[in-house]
Amino acid sequence: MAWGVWTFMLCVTLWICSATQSAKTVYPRLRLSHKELWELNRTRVFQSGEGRLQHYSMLLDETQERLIIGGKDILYSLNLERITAPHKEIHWVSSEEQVGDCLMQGREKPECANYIKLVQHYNSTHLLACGTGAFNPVCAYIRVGRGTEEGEFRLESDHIESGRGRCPFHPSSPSASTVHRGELFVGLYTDYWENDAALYRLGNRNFIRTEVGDRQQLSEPKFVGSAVIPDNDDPADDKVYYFFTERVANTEGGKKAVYTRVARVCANDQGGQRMLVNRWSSFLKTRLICSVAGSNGIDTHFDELEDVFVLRKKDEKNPEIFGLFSTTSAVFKGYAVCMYNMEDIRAAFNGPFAHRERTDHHWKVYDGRVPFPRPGSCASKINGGQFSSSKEYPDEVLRFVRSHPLMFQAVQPVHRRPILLDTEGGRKLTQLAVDRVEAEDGHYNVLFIGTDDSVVLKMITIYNKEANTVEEVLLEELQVFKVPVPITEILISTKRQQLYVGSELGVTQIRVHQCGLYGSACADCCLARDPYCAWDGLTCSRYYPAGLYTKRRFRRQDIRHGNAVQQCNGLQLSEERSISEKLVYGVENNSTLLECRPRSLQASVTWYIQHGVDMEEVKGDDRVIQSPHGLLLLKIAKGDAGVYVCQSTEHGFVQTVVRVTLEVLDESKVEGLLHKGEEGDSAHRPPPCLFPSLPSAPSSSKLWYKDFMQLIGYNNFQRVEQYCEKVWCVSDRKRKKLKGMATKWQYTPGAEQQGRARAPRQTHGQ
Ligand SMILES: *[C@@H]1O[C@H](CO)[C@@H](O)[C@H](O)[C@H]1NC(C)=O
Ligand SMILES: *[C@@H]1O[C@H](CO)[C@@H](O)[C@H](O)[C@H]1NC(C)=O
Ligand SMILES: *[C@@H]1O[C@H](CO)[C@@H](O)[C@H](O)[C@H]1NC(C)=O
Ligand SMILES: CC(=O)N[C@H]1CO[C@H](CO)[C@@H](O)[C@@H]1O
Repeated sequence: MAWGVWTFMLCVTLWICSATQSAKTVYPRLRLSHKELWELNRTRVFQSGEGRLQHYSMLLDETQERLIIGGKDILYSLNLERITAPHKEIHWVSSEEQVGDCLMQGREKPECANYIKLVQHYNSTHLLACGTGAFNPVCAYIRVGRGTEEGEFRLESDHIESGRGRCPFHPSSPSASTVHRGELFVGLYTDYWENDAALYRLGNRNFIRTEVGDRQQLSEPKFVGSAVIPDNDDPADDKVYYFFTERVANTEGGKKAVYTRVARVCANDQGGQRMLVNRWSSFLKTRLICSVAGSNGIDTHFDELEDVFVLRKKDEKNPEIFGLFSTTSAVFKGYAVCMYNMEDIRAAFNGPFAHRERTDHHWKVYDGRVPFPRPGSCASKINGGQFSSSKEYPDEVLRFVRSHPLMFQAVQPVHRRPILLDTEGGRKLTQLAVDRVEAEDGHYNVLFIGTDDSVVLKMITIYNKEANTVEEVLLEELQVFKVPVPITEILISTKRQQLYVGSELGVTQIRVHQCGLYGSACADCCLARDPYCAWDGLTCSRYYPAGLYTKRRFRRQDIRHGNAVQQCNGLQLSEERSISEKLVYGVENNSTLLECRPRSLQASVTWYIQHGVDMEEVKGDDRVIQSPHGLLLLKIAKGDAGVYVCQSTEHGFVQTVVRVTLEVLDESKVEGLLHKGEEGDSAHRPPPCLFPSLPSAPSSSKLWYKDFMQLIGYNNFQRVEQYCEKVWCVSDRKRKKLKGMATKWQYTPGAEQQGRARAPRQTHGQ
């Protein structure tokens, strides 16, 4: 709810209204609690032992159909299809001696364990795993076999290697790694005191790293992600990209600012021969911008990278890069997602170098001569095939790259603005995963965003070129853990249409769509605007791109506009929808709630009262209040009785959600009964069937089930039961009891006049 309010406040404080996002959905279309997800059979939760998943690593292995998790002293191999199925585990603990040393160094007991921070595919038979080893990093290979059927999962324990330069010492130290052709590329702090930040390559060849203590290359980095991305078809040009934040000194002096960086190196870098020995000869970096333009010319920057997702496409050379950012501004807390094209990233690296005379000077374009081969380029055909290795590069090139690691141009996001903006200020956004989904009217990037309170938001964003605005469509809000906990990982298996979401409580598996939940009518499905779903002529089901299924003729989907009127014209508009009918009793001079909750939280609701064939809109006043749960009637009068119709409107599409008949009961009768209820003899009380706890109803105003039966006469028994079920929360167990009572019930003539009914009391409670 506060989303809109906060956008407004942000506007006021920062004057950025003119250029901010346009449409904004305050509510998700569907909000599902953990319990609901569970009941819908959409989720499974893998719970590890106590404290096993405090700091961990996760690896998706789609070919062998498993999810590898590195935890504290343990590695799990879970079944991708059902993560709750029997799993395999490897216990990998630090020796007593190591733990002893760790404690001697003054570390806390929980830190002195082997936290598996890195798990990577190594070759066709082995994974590489590295752990903190109680502040003495270790690496080992894990035999996983080739086929899925083998299901091997074994630590090669006689080949434990030192993990220095591959795994940090500290369990919570940030690191980012990737394996390419049997070599590990990793960004991490390599030492016990976390002074030496480096980008490392370790493998079959000589090791290569960034210069020790060179703050031009890395300045207090926080590593977030890395990926190998080919430049062209020549593998010699493959580059490794790192995404991280840095703290950089402001030219104006004062506090250091945080910037997000993308850096890259050649995968085949051999370092120099005489200088830059075992150092990158291709390291370059630049700034990633994610900002909102303000009407006063001052941009609001989101500079703190929280997570990065590389969305691979068929064209391996051009994945889309998504960054989740937060602001470090003191004015407000906000989040943004920006998307980057490789084209723009490459353009920045191929553009001018940045240069400054002294550290207290401003950065300028380097306008001197740039040596050949261009600093930062790989030893490949691109340089005319003159160099077979960076070791052959002229000293001049190495000197230049050493002194000019920064590019002048920053990388701007696609559309030069965020695709998503969250200035709500409430929850923190922690993780991001993206799926590219083909729909009837184009491709959509479905974003899955994890929060610090167990929620995964499923969204799409639609860019309107003419208006230069972005519409954010919040499709689903899924509470994936039972209690609020920060989400620390989201992996997506497109093949399986599953998300694997991690927190310190465990790992949850959740299907990325459940089209049936939107409703079975064409309109419900179209209004949902979920690119995974389409109306197939019968129901809302998984959308498959053209060519796969023959039922296409009936298929309806409109992600861009959600225009149900156009899509579903003449199709199942009202005829097949069974409108829910309800009966509600109200007591005169008291309040009652006519419930109406459209499936979609984005729909607006209008109430009508029916007069014969005419419908008159209910005008709210101080007695009749529209609430998110329905129509609240305070101080009901006899004249309020009637048929109320609740209609929802969404994207111009109107439908009736529920029709409620309100009957008004005489207050004096109810009053008399109330006092009787207070007299006690609680042992003989029938099951409580209480008034819903409305803010206006005093908690003492409890009416017992049997008393109500009296009010409306015994022959009306079915209706009372209905009422109790619908309006008062009667559990399944109680409902069974009530059913039992109904069958034992005997009509006692005269009981109505007596104002007492002993019968139900006696048949129940024994
Ligand atoms: C729950 O979903 C799984 C597939 O994810 C299916 O195999 C299973 O039969 C479902 N169970 C129920 C009770 O619907
Ligand atoms: C994979 O790497 C491990 C560890 O170095 C090695 O023992 C194994 O033979 C390798 N497998 C293949 C197929 O190269
Ligand atoms: C309802 O309350 C009003 C005063 O607020 C009173 O005058 C009226 O008699 C009450 N109605 C009944 C049926 O008790
Ligand atoms: C039957 C019932 O709930 N009656 C309540 C109506 O409201 C008054 C106060 O507004 C209560 O005192 C009654 O118990």
